[in-house]
Amino acid sequence: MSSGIIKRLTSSDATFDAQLSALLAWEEGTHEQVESVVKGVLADVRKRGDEAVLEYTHKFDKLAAGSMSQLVYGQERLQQALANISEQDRTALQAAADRIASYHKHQLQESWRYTDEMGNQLGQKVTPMDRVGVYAPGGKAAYPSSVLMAAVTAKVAGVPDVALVTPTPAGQVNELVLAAAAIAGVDSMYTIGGAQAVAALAYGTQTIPKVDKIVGPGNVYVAEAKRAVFGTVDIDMIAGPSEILIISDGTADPDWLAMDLFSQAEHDEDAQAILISPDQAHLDAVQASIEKLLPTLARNEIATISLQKRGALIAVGSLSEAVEVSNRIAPEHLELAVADPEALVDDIRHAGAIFMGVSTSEALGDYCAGPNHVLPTSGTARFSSPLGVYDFQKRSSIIYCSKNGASQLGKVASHLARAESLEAHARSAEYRIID
Ligand code: HSO
Ligand code: ZN
Repeated sequence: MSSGIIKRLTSSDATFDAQLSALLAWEEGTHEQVESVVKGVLADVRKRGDEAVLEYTHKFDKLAAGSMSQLVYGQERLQQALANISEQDRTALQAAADRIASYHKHQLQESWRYTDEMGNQLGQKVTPMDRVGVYAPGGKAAYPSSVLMAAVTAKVAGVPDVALVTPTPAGQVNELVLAAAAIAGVDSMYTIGGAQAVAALAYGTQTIPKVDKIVGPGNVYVAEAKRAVFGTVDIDMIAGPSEILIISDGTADPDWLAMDLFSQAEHDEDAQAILISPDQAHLDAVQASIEKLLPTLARNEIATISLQKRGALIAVGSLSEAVEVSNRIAPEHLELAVADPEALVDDIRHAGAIFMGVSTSEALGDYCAGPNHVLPTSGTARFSSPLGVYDFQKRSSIIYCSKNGASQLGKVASHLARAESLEAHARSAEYRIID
């Protein structure tokens, strides 16, 4: 078949490795310029607080507010949005929130203790963070579902104070985002965005208390600002463009798979959608479905650019080779569109979320299956995990020494302390030796 909208690759090609690397390469571009703008904004907000936030909100979001109080949305405003959206929207948001909460309750970590043979007690105490900030993009990419994913999870973790920031470009407010915030139990909301919002959360201003962690995706300025404030506060991750990888054995309807690829491609021009199959005729059929269905999408321009730039249909020799290629890619979303997904899943080593079988489209996971849709992108699933309850909890070690335990451990500690030439350590331990 002619190579149309989407590239065709074959794993037996001598140049396949190079072609795959080129396909996966991802550069944020304009890095230096973004870095210097963000640096300036962070320093300014740190110094001048609210006043700087107001100025940048005017400049970048075209929103002229006379005072910060205009950018603070109280509980009443959130509840009003919840009451005013349609019944169907409210029911769907609530259903998604309930399922996200149920799933994440399984992630709650318990504190634990054990007693050793000397009578010492050792353990770990799990504590939620005091205050976290959720960043939700505004404008076209304002996703109420992302507000639920972050805020519901933080609440399940036990975070008492969840702040939401979201820009409202030119004053354009997304009522569903507000309603999602109400359902999730967001405690405070500010209509600010960009690096200035990240700075306000990280350093605090006269109006906005400082948070301990900032989560949620944003544009390159937000990503850069998060990178820069990491250490002052914790962050979840630096999100790249979203990706889907489908491994297909040919059992699913090609139209379904084309639409699954589009569901990622329509997010943005840099999103990546790849399908791998050992069945050439099936790859031809998926390509035909892509060409047939793409023009029917409202966002077909974005999806087309994404598929042309970063999409691919890859022919492999077998399903196990498909798994190998998938492990190299370490995709954010992996659909196992095969008759027997259980036969493959054990060999999948790196993926943000694994969608098992042909009924399980990524879209279901994006909204309401329960697991988080904030996932590691750009191959970072090799070393990181979906956003979860554990992102909002931390652990303290608990150490209790009995008199006997302190005496016995004192001998070990004093020996090691003297070997490190740390006299006070040694004597502190020796005081507690009783025999
Ligand atoms: N697929 C996106 C999440 C999303 N989809 C939000 C729809 N709304 C990144 O995982
Ligand atoms: Zn999505």
